[in-house]
Amino acid sequence: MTENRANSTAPVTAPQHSVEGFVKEFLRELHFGQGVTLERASVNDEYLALARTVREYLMARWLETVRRQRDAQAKSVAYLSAEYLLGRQLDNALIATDMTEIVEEGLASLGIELSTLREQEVEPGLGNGGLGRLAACFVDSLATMSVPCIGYGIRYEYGIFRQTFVDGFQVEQADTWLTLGAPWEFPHPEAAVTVHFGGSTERYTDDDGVERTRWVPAWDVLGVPYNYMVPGYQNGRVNTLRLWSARATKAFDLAIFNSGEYVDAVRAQTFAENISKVLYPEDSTPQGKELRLQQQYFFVACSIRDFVDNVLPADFDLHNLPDRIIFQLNDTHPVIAVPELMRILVDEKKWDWDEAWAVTQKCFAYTCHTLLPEALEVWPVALLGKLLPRHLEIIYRINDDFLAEVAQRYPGDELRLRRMSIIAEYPERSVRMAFLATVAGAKVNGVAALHSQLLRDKVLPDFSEYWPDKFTNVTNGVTPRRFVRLANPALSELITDAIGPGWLTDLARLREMEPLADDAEFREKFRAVKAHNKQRLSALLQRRDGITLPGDAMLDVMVKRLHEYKRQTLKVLHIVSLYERIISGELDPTSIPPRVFAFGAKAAPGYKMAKQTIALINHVGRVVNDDPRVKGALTVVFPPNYNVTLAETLIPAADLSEQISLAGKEASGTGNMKFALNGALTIGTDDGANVEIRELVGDENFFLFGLVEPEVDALVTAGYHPSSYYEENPTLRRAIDRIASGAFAGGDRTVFEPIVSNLLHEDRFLVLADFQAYLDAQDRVDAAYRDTEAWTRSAILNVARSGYFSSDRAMWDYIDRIWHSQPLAAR
Ligand code: CBF
Repeated sequence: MTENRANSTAPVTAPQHSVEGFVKEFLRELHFGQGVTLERASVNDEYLALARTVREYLMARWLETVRRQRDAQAKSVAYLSAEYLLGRQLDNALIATDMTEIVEEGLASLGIELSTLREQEVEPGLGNGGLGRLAACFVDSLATMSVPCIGYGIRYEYGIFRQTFVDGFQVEQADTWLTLGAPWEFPHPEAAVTVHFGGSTERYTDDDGVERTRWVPAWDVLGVPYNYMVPGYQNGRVNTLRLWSARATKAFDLAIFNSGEYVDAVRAQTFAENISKVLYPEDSTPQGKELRLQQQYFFVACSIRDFVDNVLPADFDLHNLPDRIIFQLNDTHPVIAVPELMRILVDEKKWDWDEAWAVTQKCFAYTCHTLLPEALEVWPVALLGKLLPRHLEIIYRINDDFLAEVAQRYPGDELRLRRMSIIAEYPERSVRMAFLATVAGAKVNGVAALHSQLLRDKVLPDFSEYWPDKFTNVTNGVTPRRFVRLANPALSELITDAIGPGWLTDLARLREMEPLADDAEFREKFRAVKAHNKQRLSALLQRRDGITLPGDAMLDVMVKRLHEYKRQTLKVLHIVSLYERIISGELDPTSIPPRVFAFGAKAAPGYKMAKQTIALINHVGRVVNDDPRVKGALTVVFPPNYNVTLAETLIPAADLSEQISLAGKEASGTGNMKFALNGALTIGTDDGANVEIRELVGDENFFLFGLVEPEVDALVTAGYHPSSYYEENPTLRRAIDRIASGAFAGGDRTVFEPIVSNLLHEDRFLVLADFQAYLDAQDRVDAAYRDTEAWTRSAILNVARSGYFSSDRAMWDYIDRIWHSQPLAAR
């Protein structure tokens, strides 16, 4: 950069913060950006022009934030996450800039409705569920707290699939989220980074006579950064999310072009671009595919290179790296970053091994998000060695050094060495990525109190004994900007009227609402908000899916990925049992409050049992909804393609939140927090963050049921026989028999036979063991719901006592316990 350029940094200013200023800018974007006049503009033209106008209001803040972070030389958080489930951007940008009213008025003056343009936005579904959404909440909070952070990830061309139902069965369609334009991204092909793969390693003697190793890769790809703004809430800050897209390198192309093989060259490009083509649509199950490992290495290699070469000053001494960065590993997906940093320091910078290891160990921290052993990633050494031969050697060396230390502390304890080895020998020689992350990370955390305890005691017990201080907990959180302010404007207004402004960035202040739970007038207003949100949901479902919701019913919601451990089957058994008891005359439908059972869930495309369960819910729904004997009492709805956008309307309308995983299986859950914050009462097991929700909102405002984790353990150890529950409980037997009879499949007994057999003979997640306790808890729900005033009181207390679940608080905990970074000073 020349002196002149450096000295002439003209300040970038935002357009005028007024209706006129906005309209002028919007029309300019429409004309010069989209190339259309207002008369001829399509809704998409208008949406794109609006998005670009709004981002202009953020631009000065963004450039200024980047400049100030560079100048301050502050420690940054590099959040490494293979997933970001962002949700729509427009509204979030509008509230961040406090522009909603101006834009509404400005557009109205041109005859355009903001709500129409809002609907035009396709949300970037670059994540599967909780983990990706958590990453999005965290970057939002860090921006709002003025903490320097870069979120690094992958710009998948196709995000999580679009779910449709054909005859009640899930059918996946490609998520073409980029087709109509992507106004929120800033591509920088000129800043592309080269990433190598394959080949072999060789030994050589460097100029100083030192024996060294170098990687001789076989092929490479380019990583093109796409920047996204992450606006802080009304604080003048905008952080950066940098997602990488894969392209073929010139060298790759040219070699093939020169050989005259045009078609091969094009194929080579496709091969390279495949790396960022599609998000793996799995959740809580590892994929173990070569392309997945390519994705993981691709994005972390780009990100480390970017941070070292572009974010840090050119003359930066990497020995001080831990003062400037902490790479937070969001689950095991980015863990290959550890040997990558070692490779850079040892092979490229020519440091001693010990020197490099000392720095590396201070630069990483690892968050584990699971308790399912099968969800902990392992990579076969054959695959890792083929794709990243140098990294495998580095992992072996890390392991050798580590095991030598362990052997010193526990002489002769061969079994312990085998248990703790980063390399597993059975059933296949492979690298245990969670172990690598634990050995390398300065800290390891779980995502809820119970999860962190089980992580220490059950998942990584040898490691927590070895390094007790390395392990900590940070309970998850969710951003109140999106999940209260945007999702629930009516409740937000009520809260602001009650306790004044400021709570959106200091959510603990919701406590000030507690006394209002005893105020009849406030309760009335609170109910009006819920009723309004139900109408809003009803209108949306009608428009979106042609689903009609009955007028006045309890809204009982279970939305989350479809997985056996989350136990959607338990919910289905509850519905079938109610249905069966009503039609057999045992239960008077007018004796229970009318209920709408709402589901939202995507199943991994290869997960047969999960897909069957979706079909079962839909088939039960069809029969129940068509049966006049239960009309008005029971309604089942299952809108397809549950995503962040639908969640924002569904959650605020809910009365009851279903969090019914088997105790000890759900790491945390974050939907549970969103529901409580929006005034739904939880029916839940003692699992994940439910435990903390219950502690905070109070036992009397939470419907607890089911086995606790030690009981689950004891039952499984003693030998669990699900069929005995079937035999001993007539209500359960009748519900299962009804499914088995083909009553929900037009008389065909084979359709849901796998679910029935699985429940009776395996039932890995103890659905039958918890069935009766669940039904009893549902009876308590019915009784509580009948007392409208008491229910509303509990709902208000749920909101008032859930401020702890802000992702801002989670970020402060990460800062205190793990990162030790600082927010940027106000000016
Ligand atoms: O920590 C965020 C969430 O991550 C998961 O979704 C995951 O993918 N491992 C867990 O299943 C959730 O419990 C957790 O809340």
